[in-house]
Amino acid sequence: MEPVTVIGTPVSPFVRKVLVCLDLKGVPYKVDPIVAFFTGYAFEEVSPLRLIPVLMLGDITLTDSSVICEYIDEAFPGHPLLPSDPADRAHARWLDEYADTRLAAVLLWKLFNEATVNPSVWGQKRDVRALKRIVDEDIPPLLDYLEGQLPKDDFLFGELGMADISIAAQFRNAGWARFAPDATRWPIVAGFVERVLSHPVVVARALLEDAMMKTPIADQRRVAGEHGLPLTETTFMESTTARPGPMTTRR
Ligand SMILES: N[C@@H](CCC(=O)N[C@@H](CS)C(=O)NCC(=O)O)C(=O)O
Repeated sequence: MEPVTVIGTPVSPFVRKVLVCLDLKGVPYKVDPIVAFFTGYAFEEVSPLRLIPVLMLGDITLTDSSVICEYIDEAFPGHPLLPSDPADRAHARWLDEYADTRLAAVLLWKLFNEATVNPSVWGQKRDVRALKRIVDEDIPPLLDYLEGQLPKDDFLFGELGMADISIAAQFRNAGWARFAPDATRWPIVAGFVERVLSHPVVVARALLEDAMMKTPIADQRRVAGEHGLPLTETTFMESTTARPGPMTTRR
């Protein structure tokens, strides 16, 4: 089978979602492990919003992790990424959307950005009071909602699927900002996140992701290769100076 090309660092929750879905399907891939801020104008030709991930296969170029994962589900046989019942499929898409918008707005663009991206990419001082406010005020309503949505045991629709991965992927990034849901207050959310992040296909990615988190931008491609990530021959990374894109929310 011809490998698909995935553009984007495995540290991104949206790239993680795509790579886990490809692994579940057994589809081979090559990765250009870039951070979108360090790309040039050539990247805009494949990603109009200058966002990762991008998936390329033959003359197909797709952006947006949900669009990509639904394509993977329809184009490749094997492990289903969405349930088959129409109502369940719609529900899975809603939870995926909730993760990619609302959870990401707080866990990624507020918490993870404040704790890691703002200091390392944009050279800003970490705002400890802002971090406390995010944890004390912004995150709890999200966890209250998820506590009523997620299953107590097992995954959302039987086998591990796109919606499970989308939700847990955001918590993986929150973990790098030293946040985990309090299991005494939100036992269902805490158990669910732990269950998805302990799935062998997800665990298999963890060492590489942790290594990338500790590596300066200029060395990330080399380190990804050393950790066994199959790399593309060329890269869209053009600079070590960050440049915001049209969707960049914090800088
Ligand atoms: N809804 C998009 C979100 C993708 C996204 O926000 N990716 C981030 C990386 S985690 C990015 O490329 N950010 C660059 C920027 O904000 O300019 C998806 O699901 O693929």
